[in-house]
Amino acid sequence: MKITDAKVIVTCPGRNFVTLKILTDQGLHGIGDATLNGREKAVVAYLEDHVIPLLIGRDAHRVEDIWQFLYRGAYWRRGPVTMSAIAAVDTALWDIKAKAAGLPLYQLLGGASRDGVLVYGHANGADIEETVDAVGRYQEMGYKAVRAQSGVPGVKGAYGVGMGGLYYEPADSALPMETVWSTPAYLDHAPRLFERLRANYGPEIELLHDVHHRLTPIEAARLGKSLEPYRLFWMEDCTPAENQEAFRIVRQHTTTPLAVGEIFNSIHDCRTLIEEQLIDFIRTTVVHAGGITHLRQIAGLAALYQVRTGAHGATDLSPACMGAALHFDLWVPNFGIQEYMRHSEETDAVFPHAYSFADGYLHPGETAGHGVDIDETLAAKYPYDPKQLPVARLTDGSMWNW
Ligand code: CS2
Ligand code: MG
Repeated sequence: MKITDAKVIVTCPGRNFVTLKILTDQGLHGIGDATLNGREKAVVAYLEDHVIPLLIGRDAHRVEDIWQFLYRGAYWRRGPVTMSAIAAVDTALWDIKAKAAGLPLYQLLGGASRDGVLVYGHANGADIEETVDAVGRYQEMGYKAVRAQSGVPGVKGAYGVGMGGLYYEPADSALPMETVWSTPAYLDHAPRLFERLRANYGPEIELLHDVHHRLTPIEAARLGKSLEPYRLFWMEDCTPAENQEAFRIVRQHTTTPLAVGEIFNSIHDCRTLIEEQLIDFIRTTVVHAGGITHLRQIAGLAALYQVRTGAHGATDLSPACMGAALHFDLWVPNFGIQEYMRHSEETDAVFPHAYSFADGYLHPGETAGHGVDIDETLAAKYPYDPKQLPVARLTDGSMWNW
């Protein structure tokens, strides 16, 4: 089955998405997400100028060989732009292979290991009371796990507090919005939020929290310790992970489970974290970590050390990524949880999909392939709208990690 054509589709049904569509001489096509939030056009150029010309005429069934060709053959390995582009090709090819087999993708990976994919939603509010109410709304929708974030008194634009509603979207201005960060205020506030949530909702609901890289290792250790009484499912991105050894300090001090990985793009970004059992959940995604082919390697390494998966699933990962992730999640033996932030109705209409939510679980559906397609006519109605993620500064004006 020969690849005859491939094209990149950029659309903005409320937010920007980049999608690669690969076509074959057998009439089958597949799609893959290539969205890199705030840097979309870099991946578009990488795909159009450097990848698509290499794909034409290749055998679409040779998924592994094409992955190796794009990874080794580029000489310049890794990085979010390269790995998102490779992921898009890989996802589209797995889609095609599963369609050719007439099977949902999870069957090709090894079949279902569970009945459904446990997901967590995003509850956020300007203050603790608003967040408590938001968690209640997720519970009413059937969610068994909820990530909770709240505004911090005296902090302008704390991470995770959006414009409200279900569709929290951080990339909201053409030039980066400047937010202010105060670690002392946050460290004082965060345990109060979880104390309130446990008092309100009891021990059963799974609670998660995203620190979004804001703390130093010893501060992260302190936060983990102070959250122990509230039994979090995980504390996410508690400190930047370029230096994987930094997590030794956090790990020495707390039993709060640790999750990392949404900005990783290679198995080498998490090798020490996994092999030294410094984390409990690896959050790499289909789109930013080289597709199903590479994610499978990362999950295999993690399984050796009882580290479970917890794929990133924010709204800036398109439904094509979500669909592929759900097939992966249904199969992967060491599955932990899947983030599910819910896309807007406009986005759902541009990307018709087979996956569905019921009772706290998502299921990828039984459609052949990964079950997500793109309506190109509708996509064309939403032109690209440049948007960037915010930045953060400390109260004295120093640049910090957003
Ligand atoms: C996040 C995202 O979902 C998460 O856990 O950390 O909100 C993240 O900030 C965005 O995906 C950035 O593009
Ligand atoms: Mg996160």
